[in-house]
Amino acid sequence: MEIVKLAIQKSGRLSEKSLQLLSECGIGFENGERRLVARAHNFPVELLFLRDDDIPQYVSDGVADAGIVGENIIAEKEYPVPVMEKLGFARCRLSLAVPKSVSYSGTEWLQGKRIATSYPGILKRFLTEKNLEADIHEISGSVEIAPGIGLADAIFDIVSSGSTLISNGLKEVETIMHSQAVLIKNAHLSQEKNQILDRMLFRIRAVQKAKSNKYILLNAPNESIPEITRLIPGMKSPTVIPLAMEGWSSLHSVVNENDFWEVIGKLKELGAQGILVIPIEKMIV
Ligand code: PRT
Ligand code: ZN
Repeated sequence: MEIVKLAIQKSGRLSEKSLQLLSECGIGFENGERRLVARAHNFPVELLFLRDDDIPQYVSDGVADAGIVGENIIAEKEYPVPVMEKLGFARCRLSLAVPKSVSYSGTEWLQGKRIATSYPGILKRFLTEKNLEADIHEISGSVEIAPGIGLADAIFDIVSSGSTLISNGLKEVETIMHSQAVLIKNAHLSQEKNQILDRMLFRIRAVQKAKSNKYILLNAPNESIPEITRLIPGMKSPTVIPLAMEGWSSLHSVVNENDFWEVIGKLKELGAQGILVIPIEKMIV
């Protein structure tokens, strides 16, 4: 039986969440200090712990069969690795920032400027698309200090809360791409390895779906049932159970996190009472 080699970040912003996702998928690894490789005891997968920058290369070369990495790393060198699923964590954006004293007029301001970045590939493509030429200084870390020490006029870097920019006297002026962690795979896997990855993906989707939905229970007057059913149809239709009190029922359904507060407001208008909202652990539709 084949084993899928899955590359994840050894230590950094992706590591914990990657391991947590696997554990929520019921894929268990022995605890203990992180070695180079770890074999799951209940699923045909083996983890390779790598630097995030190396993951797309290892996957496209077939040293690893699949990997979890930020979209920014894949985009930088345009690795030919199919993305199986967006994983919803390590969200960030790649933006251009300039000293806050600059009166930035638009992308034409960048013409002929010196821009410091760890992502020269993505920046170059953006500039070419806008018909601009700039002097790109590739540096591997602490990009945000470059304008302050006179090394650059602008920077192009990862931003998440924006506080690093602010504390370095910079302001964000253009967002070039958004990024999040994704599951990638090698494009030429055996059928067996693809099947293993599909089984893993099935579990990942069940976990993701559960996170974005809540189980909801409420009591409502019987005349509101048709409208409440339209509001919270759930996976097929709500469960309706008569209460011991004449004219009332209990409804059970599933509601999406994004619509949640709006739905609650409408439910109350329809006379719903005793609303209980419960997290869902796994959701298979
Ligand atoms: O050692 P290794 O090479 O594996 O790790 P690394 O140091 O290169 O990467 P790491 O762990 O810092 O980040 C891994 C991935 O997390 C990145 O490739 C992104 O996909 C994603 N990610 C999400 C981030 C951030 N958010 C983030 N905020 N990566 C870096 N940052 C840095 C950013 O460079 C800047 O210095 O955080 C600072 C900005 O944060 P805010 O919140 O102040 O805006
Ligand atoms: Zn890195």
